[in-house]
Amino acid sequence: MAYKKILTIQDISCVGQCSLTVALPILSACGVETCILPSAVLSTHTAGFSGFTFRDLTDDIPLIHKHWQKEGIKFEAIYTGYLGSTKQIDYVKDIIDTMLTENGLAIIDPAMADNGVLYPAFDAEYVEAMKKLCFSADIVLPNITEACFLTGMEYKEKYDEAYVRELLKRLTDAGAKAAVLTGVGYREGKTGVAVMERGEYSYYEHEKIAQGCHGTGDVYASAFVGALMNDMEVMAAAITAADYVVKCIKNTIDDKDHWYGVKFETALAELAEQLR
Ligand code: PXL
Repeated sequence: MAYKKILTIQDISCVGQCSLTVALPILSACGVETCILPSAVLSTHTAGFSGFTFRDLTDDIPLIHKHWQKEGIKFEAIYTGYLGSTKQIDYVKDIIDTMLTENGLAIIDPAMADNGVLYPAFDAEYVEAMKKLCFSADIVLPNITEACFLTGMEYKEKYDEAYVRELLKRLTDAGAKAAVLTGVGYREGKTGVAVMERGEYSYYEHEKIAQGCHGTGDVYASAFVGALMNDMEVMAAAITAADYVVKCIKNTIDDKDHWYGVKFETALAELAEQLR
């Protein structure tokens, strides 16, 4: 694979195995030069810890952007995750519009909701702004909850393939070139990933190990981008990332104290080996 330089924009949760502390090691292990733009700095993530600190870096973003433009920096992909504010989404859109190489890819993980509800920091205005980002992306990577917020469809715990196809269709009809929907399970004990690209639906099913492991969305998106940057097709990258997340969860579930994230480091060498 040709050496690639990409940018990832998401928060630093100092403790909690999510966002940048997951994306940077995974993408580096995949052989990708990974530049970062931290959207905020938190003492921990917001799902399960209380009293966390939050330093919003929104005002730094246009200054950093301007400096990079002066330096003539370009990225072969821009991958965004958890962002700190609605205003930040507009800044991120500007960065995507100006800093990608020709044929560079914008990959958006909306990272705003799970299990039918928005994360505590977000509201309807944030969802509206996120729609604009997702619907101009090359690839959007929502879970079912996020896809429902983005498309206005009702959130369902139990659903069939027609429901998933409709979610994917609405995401791509609205402008996303490809949609990769995670956490899609049609049978007891199974989950998987459903993909819509150029109007074509594909599905990969794998075992469902544990309910609601925190941080798996970020691990998934990072491994997906890493695989994609190794010249994999969207579906192949989606499968590679799914298999990696399963290994990470398996390596974590027996440790009851490790509720806040997954031990993604334990399977990282295998992922790198697989991509080599
Ligand atoms: O994993 C997504 C995520 C990232 N960053 C922060 C979060 C969350 C999910 O709750 O709180 C700060």
